[in-house]
Amino acid sequence: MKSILDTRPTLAAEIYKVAEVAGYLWEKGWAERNGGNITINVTNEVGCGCSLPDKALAGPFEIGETLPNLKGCWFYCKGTNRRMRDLARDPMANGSVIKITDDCAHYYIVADTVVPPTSELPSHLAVHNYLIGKGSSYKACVHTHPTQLVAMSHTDAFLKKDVLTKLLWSMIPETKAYCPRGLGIVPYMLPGSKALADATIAAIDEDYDVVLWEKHGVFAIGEDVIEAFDMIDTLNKSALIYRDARAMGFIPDGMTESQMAEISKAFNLPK
Ligand code: 2HA
Ligand code: ZN
Repeated sequence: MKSILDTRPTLAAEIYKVAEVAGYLWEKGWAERNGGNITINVTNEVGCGCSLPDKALAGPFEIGETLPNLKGCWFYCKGTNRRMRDLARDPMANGSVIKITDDCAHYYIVADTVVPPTSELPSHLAVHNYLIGKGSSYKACVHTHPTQLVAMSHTDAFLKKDVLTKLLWSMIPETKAYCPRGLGIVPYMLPGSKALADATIAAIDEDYDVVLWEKHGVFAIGEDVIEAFDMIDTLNKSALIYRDARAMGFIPDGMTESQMAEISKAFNLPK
């Protein structure tokens, strides 16, 4: 079958990055069943040249809200109920390319097959809308269920502002260097709800690239899907070090405040 990827190599490159990350999420055990979601803004990769609605496969469908910054934008989205492990093998059969209509309230499924996008589409699109509004160059949103970070969200002590950020940063220098904004916290809310989307945007706006959803998972943004994944992976590595130290029978000391300040200076970090 002819694929939109055949004639658009830069689009194909971004979508294959999503497939690569989907495979990592499955291998790490962070994507049980259809867990997690990925959306990427591929407007730049598509360019113009596809006149719509003539070439749309299906739609228009309602987003559920009006997102004024998304006029004419294109996204690749994991499909609803689709599994990361399947997307890793075949991204165009387990996700779809959509285009937002000029009224900013609907979308068409454009390619390659009619795979309805993730049930979390409104919340992911709300974040993309926010990012564009801020003039951000970030194009990727990743939601996944990293086991150890989710485990750590099951105690109040870790949910106070920046307690986990400092603890995780202090486990290994790389975590502060490569996840320099830390880990925002969003209290438990119904998955897929507008309240959860709004709270996530508020946490991103407070200056976090990765947000922990209490007793559920994380939501990360990045320039691309690899960068978003790497930040989650780095934070979860710190969680594993913490867990292993506790399992060895001691509470880890962590790097000192002055060692962490030294990292911020050496890497010219924002926090
Ligand atoms: O869509 O992980 O939280 C699958 C999810 C929703
Ligand atoms: Zn989830």
